[in-house]
Amino acid sequence: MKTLIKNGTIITAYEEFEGDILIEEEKIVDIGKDLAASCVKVDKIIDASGKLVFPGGVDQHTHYDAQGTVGDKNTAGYETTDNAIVGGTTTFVEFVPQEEGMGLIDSAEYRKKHRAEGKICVDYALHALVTDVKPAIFDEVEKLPEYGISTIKVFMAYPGSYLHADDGTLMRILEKSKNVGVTTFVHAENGEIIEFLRDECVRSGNTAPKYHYLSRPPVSESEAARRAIYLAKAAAAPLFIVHMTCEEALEELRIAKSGRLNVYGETCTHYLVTTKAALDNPDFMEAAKYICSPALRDEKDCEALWEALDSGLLSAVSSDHCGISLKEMKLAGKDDFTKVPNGAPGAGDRLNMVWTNGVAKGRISKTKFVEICATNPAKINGIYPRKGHIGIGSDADLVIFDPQYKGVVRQRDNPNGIDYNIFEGREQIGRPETVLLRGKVVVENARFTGKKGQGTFIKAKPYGACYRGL
Ligand code: DUC
Ligand code: ZN
Ligand code: ZN
Ligand code: ZN
Repeated sequence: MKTLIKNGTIITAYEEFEGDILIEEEKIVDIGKDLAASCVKVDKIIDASGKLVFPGGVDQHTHYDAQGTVGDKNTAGYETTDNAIVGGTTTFVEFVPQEEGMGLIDSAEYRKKHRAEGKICVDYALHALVTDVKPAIFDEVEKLPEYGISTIKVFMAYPGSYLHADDGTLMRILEKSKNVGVTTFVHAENGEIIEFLRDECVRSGNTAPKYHYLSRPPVSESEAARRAIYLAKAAAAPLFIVHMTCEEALEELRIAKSGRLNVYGETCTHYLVTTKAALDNPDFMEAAKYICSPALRDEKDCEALWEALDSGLLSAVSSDHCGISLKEMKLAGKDDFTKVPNGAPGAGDRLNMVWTNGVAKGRISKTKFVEICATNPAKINGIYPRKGHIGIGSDADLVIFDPQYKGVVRQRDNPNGIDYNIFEGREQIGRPETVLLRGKVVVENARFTGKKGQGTFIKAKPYGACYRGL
């Protein structure tokens, strides 16, 4: 089967040009001008005149089907990932919380077989996620690459819980990871500061959602970011800081980079386009939709994050997708922010929100958009250039994007499998019109036309970009 995409404006992380893309089975086999003229026979022609063609998005931070953080057991499952592919994301790097009583590797194998397979609509790689700190996991770290896993995340937050990694634990993970080219990701928040402030809030009867951000101030994030950076320096290991949100933490990243340390970071869609004002809503459940960790910040932080993406200080935008329904949240606690599971959905809106508020508003270029939404995440996670790139030999994961589209984000247009969308009603400029996954059209006219279960596990290679630089 040969497919030709002709007359599109091709955008990669490096350049923008008019051209055609020839696909044979699952791969891109040729890129150039007027391939139609030289092509003997193709089975399908897609006319992309007036459209942009970029690599399918790579979302390196998602939590489907049980997230693994304290209190967050039930997140929407992989059958809801059609939402992400309609939004132009064709690959995830999913976090694998440890299954009850299992180690890192068994949990990953279990996840593939019993949670993702037959349901997942995007291709996916996996991150190990330490949610049960026991000595046995340290030996497992060095075996991860044999199973196609090249990244591991630990939580510096949530002290007193089974998932909290203290400094000694983090040092050992950094050290073991470095031995085999695994990259350590950290959730950098100082849980002791947060617990102290939370207890104070609860004692004073302050349980409204705004106390979520008041008890998780920027300093709780920047202190942990700095400490993680120092620990990585001590272990001479690379480090990746997930979901960075504020100026103070960015400053720590800037210092680390100016000291030539291999430290990188991402932010998430909601930190770029939403502020803590969403938590001031007097309707508890409305505000509770925005309870995520770290907390939402101020307008000035959103601006600082955009600038950090543009300058290369930050390397990627992820969704941190957690599909926790309102029903689930209500069961957990209707009037106390400390009982609400932390996390927000957003995999389906990541590209649209970054395009609308980034490219369309002149904050970042089109090539930067591809770099932070697809190429860098693929490089960081050891799946580049198979994923995140338009090149000969790469998987034909492609988005044909209509930059002229103007609309509004509506849950009903691209349902995410739960009962709300945190971007509902937001302006949307441009949208993925057609999406191909490994050469097959799976989205047409912005509607899912693929099959549930079409996604496949992608083995990641060790020594990702955090070892060599981006
Ligand atoms: N960390 C995440 O990465 N996602 C949601 C909640 C959390 O603590
Ligand atoms: Zn986290
Ligand atoms: Zn997360
Ligand atoms: Zn700029």
